[in-house]
Amino acid sequence: MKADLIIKNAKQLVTSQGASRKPKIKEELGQIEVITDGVLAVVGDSIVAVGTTSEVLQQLDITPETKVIDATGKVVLPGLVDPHTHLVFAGSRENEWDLKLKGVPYLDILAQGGGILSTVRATRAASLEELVQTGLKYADQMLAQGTTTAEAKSGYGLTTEDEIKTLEAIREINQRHPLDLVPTFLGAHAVPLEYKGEPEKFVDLVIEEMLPEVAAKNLAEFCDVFCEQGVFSVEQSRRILKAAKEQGFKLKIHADEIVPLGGAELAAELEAVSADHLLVISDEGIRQMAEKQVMAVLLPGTTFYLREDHYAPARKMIEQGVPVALATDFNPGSCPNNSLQIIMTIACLYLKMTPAEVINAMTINAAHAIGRAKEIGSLEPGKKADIVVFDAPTYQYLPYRFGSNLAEKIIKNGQLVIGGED
Ligand code: IZC
Ligand code: ZN
Repeated sequence: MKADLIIKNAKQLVTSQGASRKPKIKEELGQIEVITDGVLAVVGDSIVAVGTTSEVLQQLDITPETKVIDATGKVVLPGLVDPHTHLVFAGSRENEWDLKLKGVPYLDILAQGGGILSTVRATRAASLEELVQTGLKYADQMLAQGTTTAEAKSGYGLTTEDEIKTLEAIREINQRHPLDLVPTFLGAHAVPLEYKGEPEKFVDLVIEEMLPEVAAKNLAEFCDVFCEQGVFSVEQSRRILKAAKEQGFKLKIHADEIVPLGGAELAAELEAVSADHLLVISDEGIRQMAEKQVMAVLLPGTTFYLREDHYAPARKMIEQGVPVALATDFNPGSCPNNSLQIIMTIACLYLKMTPAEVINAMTINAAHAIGRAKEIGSLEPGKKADIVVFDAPTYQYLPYRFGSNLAEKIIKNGQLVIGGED
């Protein structure tokens, strides 16, 4: 068999295979498929063979054009998938650290017109090209740390024009950058100041003007709502998400992060693809998400950064059969981190997930959370060749060694896009 690219002698080739139809749940989440002394072959943008170097290498036709990567002593993983980011925004919010460090809560800063609303002011003032440029810079950082596909939300425009501008920036970044982006419309991220005291009117605007325009321009696959006390109620979230579903969007929801409102139950009722955060999810919410197989996208980097006193009940969700994925939540306020490698450590230490569970939750299960599990998320013949070679002897080393970027070579769509110098 002819190959364009071969990775050979991998100390551990972690395939995350066998779950392209349904996410891994319960004990399966902790099962990871590791080939020792692994080899992987790529033709064009697809994986064509995976196995042990001794068995598979002899079946491969290596020509002078074949790119051969020797992964002796290294771990090879599917490209990481980040299923929850607020990638496109202008400015930053380090000026809020004084308040934050004095203990002023996140929702109080927002209620005072700061927080998300401060990023909204900066994003409205930015041009499309400025948003593209900052987004490309963040995309570079993510790719360099091993993320090859990410979801990206709008939500800092909050006018029809500025939400469209943001979604166009996401489309543009997706076209210009190797990182693949899956776009989500989050027009209901906050009630903008011009609608203060009239949230229902803003909800009408989202439903009657923004959603149809985003749908007509085909700018988003998912619709999301920030369902939270003082932001959007369960009833308002239901109205928006129902309308979005009728217009063909798949659904996500920021649910039960700070105040337990019942966002998880709403996600189950509407058969959302995912409910995200879930620090204060109820037992009934867990039961209903497991029953409907709504993915829980957990964002422990945010819990860490907000200094919340407890994390999402990951162990309980896993035991009860909720499919779990992990993401960064990269955004300028509650989690200005876009490295999934750091999330690996936080997820092990504070969600008490094992390294194997964490890797499945950032590869195949994360691909399910954005509707891409047929194409990405595991190393199997037929899947897209999105691969990371880590400078690590075992996969457990990844969460253990936090703070350094261990991603050494990144292959995206069959192309060696980072680490090809030698
Ligand atoms: O900019 O604070 N939680 N949305 C919901 C965010 C955090 C992003 C932000
Ligand atoms: Zn978020």
